Amino acid sequence: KSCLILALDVSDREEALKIAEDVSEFVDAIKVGYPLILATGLGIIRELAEFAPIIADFKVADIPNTNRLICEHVFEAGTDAVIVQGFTGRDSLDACIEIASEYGKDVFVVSEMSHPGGAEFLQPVGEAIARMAAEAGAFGLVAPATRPERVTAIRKIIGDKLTIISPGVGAQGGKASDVIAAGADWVIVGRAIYKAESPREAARKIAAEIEAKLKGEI
Ligand code: BMP
Repeated sequence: KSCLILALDVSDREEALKIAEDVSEFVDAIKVGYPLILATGLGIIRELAEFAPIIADFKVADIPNTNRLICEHVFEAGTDAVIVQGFTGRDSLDACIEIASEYGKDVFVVSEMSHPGGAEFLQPVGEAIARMAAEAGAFGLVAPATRPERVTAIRKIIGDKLTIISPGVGAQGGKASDVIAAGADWVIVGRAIYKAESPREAARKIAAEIEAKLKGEI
């Protein structure tokens, strides 16, 4: 276990497959989202699944019925987990969890977001969303590596019940070892890996930094 998830936000199929293969030794999962899926189609999910479990980052945020329909397509496409927004409320989240459990798959809920704007409206409700996600039986939360103190605050609320995955490392300024120390289970890294001269080396370095932190070496 490397505690590292690759955010594969490239738009080219060949490039995506090459990076996935190159870094597969150092990542536990690959997160795919609109940039890659809209550019290449849903079929890329099964191709990438050869290399790692796939988390579909569609930030599902609709009424329960529409969420249900979206999640069915997402899981039919071969993904292992879906990321949904929490601000749409408990019934919308329940709909996603209901479909995920039919497929034996997982739901991650965004509690608050890592960019500066994420502190404007979402941060004040982040803890309430985290609590709701725990009560609803979500598998995990998405919480910001750019604000490790928020990860710690959310971890306090949910205890060990949920898995925290944390984006914002590298290009957005967060540091992998800091957010792991703050209580995240996995860090999500995109540009710092897929835009690196050697994505494989970049992934290896981040995985090594996390391992050193977990072993108490740094
Ligand atoms: P990067 O490491 O290139 O900044 O990419 C981060 C990834 O995580 C992107 O796919 C982005 O959409 C996603 N993400 C984020 O950065 N912050 C959040 O709060 C939630 C996200 O899903």
